[in-house]
Amino acid sequence: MKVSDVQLSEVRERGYTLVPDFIDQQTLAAAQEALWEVFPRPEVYFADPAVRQQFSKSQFAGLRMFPYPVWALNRLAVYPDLVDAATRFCGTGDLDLYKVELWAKYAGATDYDQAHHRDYGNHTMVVPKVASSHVQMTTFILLRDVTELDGPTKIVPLDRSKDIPLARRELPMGTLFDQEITVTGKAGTLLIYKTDVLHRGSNFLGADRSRFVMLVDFQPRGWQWTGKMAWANHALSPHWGPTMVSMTPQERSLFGFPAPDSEYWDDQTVRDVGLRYPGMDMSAYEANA
Ligand SMILES: O=C(O)CCC(=O)C(=O)O
Repeated sequence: MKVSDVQLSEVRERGYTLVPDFIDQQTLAAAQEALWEVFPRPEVYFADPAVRQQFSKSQFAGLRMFPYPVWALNRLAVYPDLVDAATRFCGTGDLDLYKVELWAKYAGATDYDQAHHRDYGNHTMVVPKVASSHVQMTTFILLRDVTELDGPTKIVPLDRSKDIPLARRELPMGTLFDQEITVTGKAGTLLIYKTDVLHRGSNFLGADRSRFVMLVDFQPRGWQWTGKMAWANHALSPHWGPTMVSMTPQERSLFGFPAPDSEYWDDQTVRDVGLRYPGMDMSAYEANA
């Protein structure tokens, strides 16, 4: 589903928006099934103490970086309506898809309660520039239903935190708990928020519950003091090649892969990149070599 202009205005003004039914049913169902290639199904997790151990080390132990073994998951990062929203929100088609993570949480694995924080701490070396259109768009795609019981994200609308200076990256635990909104929704819901918005992860309120989300973040390409990961550093992952081969040239370029009109392409690079990525259709690059 296309994110509306009203919803994007909400992100600018209130700091976040929720888009129910964002992912179409077929894509969602395939991604949900593919989750079990990466994470234990909840019933397996809760039945086996040995499986449980790996998720108890910290609240971040259930984070898995892109790319994944299944296209049904990888394709969510470049879901056309998501790229469209980022293009409109960031005000440019020259986008940098600067982070993709899958995150599984299981009730009781660890303490998931967080203090309110602003994500810019590890998305930029400096602080968000209020008067700039170079805005980072951060998102959570809910891959299973998230209720009040399922460790939902809690978020503080911008108008309720306007007296807290931007430089305060984290607040003492509990400070604005009475001002926060709980982000619940059906599977397929998209949460869009900005890196200056106070929010936090929270604990499960029921036993045998779990939460599965994908985090996908975009920014205009170009500011070297913002970002999160160097994709070239992930290019030796066994899943990187098949993922790049499955993408269109435009989708690849979101990761920094040279666009068809880049001066990088000549006869040699078209030939050798084609050898590095067997099965990749090189015709768009060839045309400009
Ligand atoms: O998992 C969540 O709902 C939020 C987590 C979060 O904000 C963080 O770890 O920075």
